[in-house]
Amino acid sequence: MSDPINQYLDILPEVRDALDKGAPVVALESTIISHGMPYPKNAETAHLVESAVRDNGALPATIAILDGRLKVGLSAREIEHFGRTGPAITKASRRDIPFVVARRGDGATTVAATMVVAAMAGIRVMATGGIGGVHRGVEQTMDISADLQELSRTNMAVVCAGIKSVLDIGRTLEYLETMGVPVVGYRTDTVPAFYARNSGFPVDYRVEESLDAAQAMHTKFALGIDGAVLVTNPVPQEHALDATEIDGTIARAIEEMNVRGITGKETTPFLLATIAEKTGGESLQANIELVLNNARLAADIARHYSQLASV
Ligand code: PSU
Ligand code: MN
Repeated sequence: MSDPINQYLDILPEVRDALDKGAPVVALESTIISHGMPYPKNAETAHLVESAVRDNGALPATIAILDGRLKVGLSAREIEHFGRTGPAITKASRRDIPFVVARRGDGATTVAATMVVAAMAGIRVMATGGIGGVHRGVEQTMDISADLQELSRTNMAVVCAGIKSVLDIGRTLEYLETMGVPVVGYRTDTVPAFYARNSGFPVDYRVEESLDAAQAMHTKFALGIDGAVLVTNPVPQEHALDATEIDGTIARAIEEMNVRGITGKETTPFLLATIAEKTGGESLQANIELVLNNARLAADIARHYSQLASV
């Protein structure tokens, strides 16, 4: 009998080959392509991120839903499609997956949905820019990203550049603690704040080497403690933005969002675009650089993890 999940999955042959051999694979999300950056930078970045993973000894698998198929690994042409079509593609989180599949539609997968699909394929490491979290004003809106729930249940190392200050960083960390998700700092004592290197909030555990992160995740899974390890990796110094300045810009973008009445899943894409506009593209460049940096670290972790898992 065929695997009931696999009948929905299309795994790129080279990725399947790597997974069969226990070789390192890094999953990449596609919401960042369709909703996180403007065309053509989004598609260009997606290719650069894939190359960064390859150059560091792992295979990239960009994840998306295409014509109702769960894609693990996209061709260059398919990446171009997600970049060019942009926000017209459904932003798909966990709740959306069955509907996009049943309607044979296209979906750009968030961190949560990427984790769901990557786990189906047996991938244990993913890289992204920033995760979703608890939004500022949560007392009124209850807006908490499904990414946080997913981190609590799906076994994976998720490498990100910390938590963007469009979110309520303190509450996001409290939520992660409650859900049992360890927040690891790669060569940092404080949780990075995406564009800025330091949010002022301490990480749970600092690691110096990618091997240390791989060992922690390997031990977690071996113990049967489900859920992700969140590895936070500060944006490279030379591309970091000034924390105070970017916080001011973010505050103005949030005001504009509230005036326009933008809510729900539209908030993050709106804020990213507005911030990029207000910083004259500087934030977009920082965003690109931090994603590349995360892809390299994720590949390193995946390499170490595949060795640990093979013994
Ligand atoms: N943060 C970014 N860029 C992004 C996102 C977050 O800097 O593109 C995307 C990710 O795909 C993340 C999603 O998983 O937004 C979270 O959306 P929501 O808050 O609607 O769950
Ligand atoms: Mn939300």
